[in-house]
Amino acid sequence: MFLRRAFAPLALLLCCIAAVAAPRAQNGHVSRSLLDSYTGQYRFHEEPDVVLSFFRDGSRLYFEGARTPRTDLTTESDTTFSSDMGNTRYTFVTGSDGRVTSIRVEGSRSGTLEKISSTPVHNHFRPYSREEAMIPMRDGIRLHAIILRPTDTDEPLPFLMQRTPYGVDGSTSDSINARYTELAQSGYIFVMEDIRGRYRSEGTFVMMRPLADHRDPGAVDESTDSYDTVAWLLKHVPRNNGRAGVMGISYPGFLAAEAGIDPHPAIRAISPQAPMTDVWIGDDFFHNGAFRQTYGYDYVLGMESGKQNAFGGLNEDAYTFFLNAGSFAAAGRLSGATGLPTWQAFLDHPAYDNFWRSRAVQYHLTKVTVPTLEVGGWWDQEDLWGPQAEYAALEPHNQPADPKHRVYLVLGPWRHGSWALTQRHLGPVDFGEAVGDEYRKQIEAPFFAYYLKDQPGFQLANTATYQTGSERWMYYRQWPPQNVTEHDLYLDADGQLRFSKPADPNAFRAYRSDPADPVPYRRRPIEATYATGSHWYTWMVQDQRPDDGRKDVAVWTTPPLEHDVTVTGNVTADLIASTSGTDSDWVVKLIDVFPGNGAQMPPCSSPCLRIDPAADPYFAAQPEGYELMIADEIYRGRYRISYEHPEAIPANTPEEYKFSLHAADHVFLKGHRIMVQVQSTWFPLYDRNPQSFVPNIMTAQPGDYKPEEQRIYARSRIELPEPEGFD
Ligand code: PG9
Repeated sequence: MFLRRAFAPLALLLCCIAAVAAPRAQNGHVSRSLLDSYTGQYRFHEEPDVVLSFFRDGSRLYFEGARTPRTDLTTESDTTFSSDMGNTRYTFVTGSDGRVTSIRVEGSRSGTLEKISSTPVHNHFRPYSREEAMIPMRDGIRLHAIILRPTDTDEPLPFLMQRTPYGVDGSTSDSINARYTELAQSGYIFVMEDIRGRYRSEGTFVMMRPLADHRDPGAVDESTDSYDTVAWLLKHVPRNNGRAGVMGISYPGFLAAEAGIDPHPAIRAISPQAPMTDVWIGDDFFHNGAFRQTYGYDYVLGMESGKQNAFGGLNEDAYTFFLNAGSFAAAGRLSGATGLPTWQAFLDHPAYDNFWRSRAVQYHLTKVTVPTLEVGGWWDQEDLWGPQAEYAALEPHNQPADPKHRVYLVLGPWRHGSWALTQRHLGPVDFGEAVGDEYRKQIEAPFFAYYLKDQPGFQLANTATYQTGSERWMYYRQWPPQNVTEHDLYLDADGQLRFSKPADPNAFRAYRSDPADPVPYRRRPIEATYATGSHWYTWMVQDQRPDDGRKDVAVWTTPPLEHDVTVTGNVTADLIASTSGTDSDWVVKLIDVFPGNGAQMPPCSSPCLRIDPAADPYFAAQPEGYELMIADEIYRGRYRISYEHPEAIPANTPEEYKFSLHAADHVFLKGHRIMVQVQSTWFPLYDRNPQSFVPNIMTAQPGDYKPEEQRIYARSRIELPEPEGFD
């Protein structure tokens, strides 16, 4: 597949089909007339909104696109050329009449480019100058930044800043235009800054540095570093308009949120996008206390092995590695890496103590200091919780009458950061339109233009969601909308999902959960998180069928729906469950079961959500419908009374586990079925719960892991919010 990211946390690298550092061309061997025959516009069959133009300049062949910088190609043969230092090859294919019809793309991205015209169209990148600066902070530490400004205007412009731990050296006029296409066209002074201790900045890196006490003028944190950077920029960068915006995805999204806490007065707008907000409650490292083992392992190794990214990770199926290792402590020992502060934190702080609480952002969001645009994806595999939690914290302080203190929320059909991309697919799911482009053009760019340049055109009142199933944008005055009716969907003992109470609330379904044979969270082999070709990015839309044949996954379904069922708002699981052990995890997944297989999917009008069988051979080979996860979450049973002080579960005793599966805005269409799956392992995304209570699961011993019987009582339910009308 193409559109793969080099380093997954660097969502910004996802933006375009481009090699920013172009390889040297050696096109001398191919005649100009042959190169001319290749000239034209080509559309990616797999992503039809991505169009590249190939053309000759002198004796060399190049391509470029609306979001792709000019890239020169190296000649491999008369018909094959390469880019990315030979990692991607383009082979021109001719029809029986001798004319070029398409290009086969292979290597670090793959697909087919179909010829659509013989006239190349050049991109309209705006030229930016590039300068570097070492910016002093209040404690004397200097942070490295790249400053880019349009060279075609002298008008005073606002700053648009992104702070990041992932390195800024690659920021150039081309990369800005490719990644921030609409914003670059509009014109900002882009400032890309390495945070403390990363890349060329001085100081020490602290993962998710806690907020300092701002009454202490000497204290430093990511908020004060933003403040000091903006203060310096205003003074030292000429022709600025006195305003600054801060944006970023994921870790940079967290940094954008921090910039809005006790902000510099010139900061007039922030956009935390997929911000990690509380890594114990719901983001990268834990969910409701269950440890995200593969992510914690890979990410920390990649970040804390040195000052620069070192993502690479395991070379074997992560399922096998973590199963053979045993506990996380044992896996860490096997890795040979030592002294990684965040690995040590996992071992020392498995519960929600002050270590994690002090890093959480939501407790500090007690007012809307600056206009804030929160952005998140329905299928964000890393920070799905953060933007929803930040919005929920800020919304009570929203001041609709005062544009300077408004919070906005956008939720769409994206994985981590994919709103930055031009694509209509997410794994095998085809939304029929490039939804990220719509968001960037109609919401993100107007948001910054309004708040930083006083330009009209920003229309969002509060929340925009892309409603999946119906495939349309919805607009709400607040999220979740108030006028909803909660419908309870009961997990009856006969395996039926019912909108009516069970005849026997004490009846149950049982399964045996064995930590020695945990349920894989995605199809194996499970590659290291950010390995080339990793299926990490789209696992949340992977077909859930491999799970439901297992005996340790309990499944409930409705009959085919007789009418559409719309779910708009927060979905909650209220499980009444028991275990024969003394600790347990509970995983709940709400699933849309599509009718037919790929070949037989019923027709739908455009745009409509379709599953592309070609993109998922597993699906194409199945007789039944695709199982698309709509909402999901895990809960670690030991924390049911307190996140701080875990307690054993009394064996064989029904207990209530009520937890959020997070928000959805989805239409289960007539003819589809609603499914719920419950299981007690989700491996190796989450470490295995030994199922017998131990003080610290991170250091559990092999003998602690025990198979147990789990029962889900028929009075368990999923609370589905259905809209009554639009808010
Ligand atoms: N999800 C990444 C991350 C953010 C914050 C903490 C840990 C990991 C990221 O993509 O930046």
